Amino acid sequence: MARDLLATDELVKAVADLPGWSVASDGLSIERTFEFRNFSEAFAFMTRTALAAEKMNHHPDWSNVYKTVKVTLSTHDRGGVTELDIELAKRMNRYAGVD
Ligand code: H2B
Repeated sequence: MARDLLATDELVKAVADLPGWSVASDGLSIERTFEFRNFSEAFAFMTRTALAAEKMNHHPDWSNVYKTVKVTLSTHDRGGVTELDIELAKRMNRYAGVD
């Protein structure tokens, strides 16, 4: 089910299909830094992501400085990465215009 932790091989495979994303050094989350042209584009991306996250009831850990958005995704309830994180990462790539 969506909230089952991914096994290491599943995680490695899933991230290989996610341009720009990598597995954190502890293996418990995935991460990516998005770079936009300006603050307005960064914030538009965050707004779209926030609406999707609310619908999914699955939320990013992130920070924003000017046009840079740093994102870490994990399923807190499970203490690691599940399909929900992979799905949210895919959507974020789509919203950022990278696929
Ligand atoms: N987001 C993330 N990233 N991980 C979670 O485990 C999580 C969440 N749990 N959003 C949800 C909300 C949970 O707290 C509520 C009660 O369903």
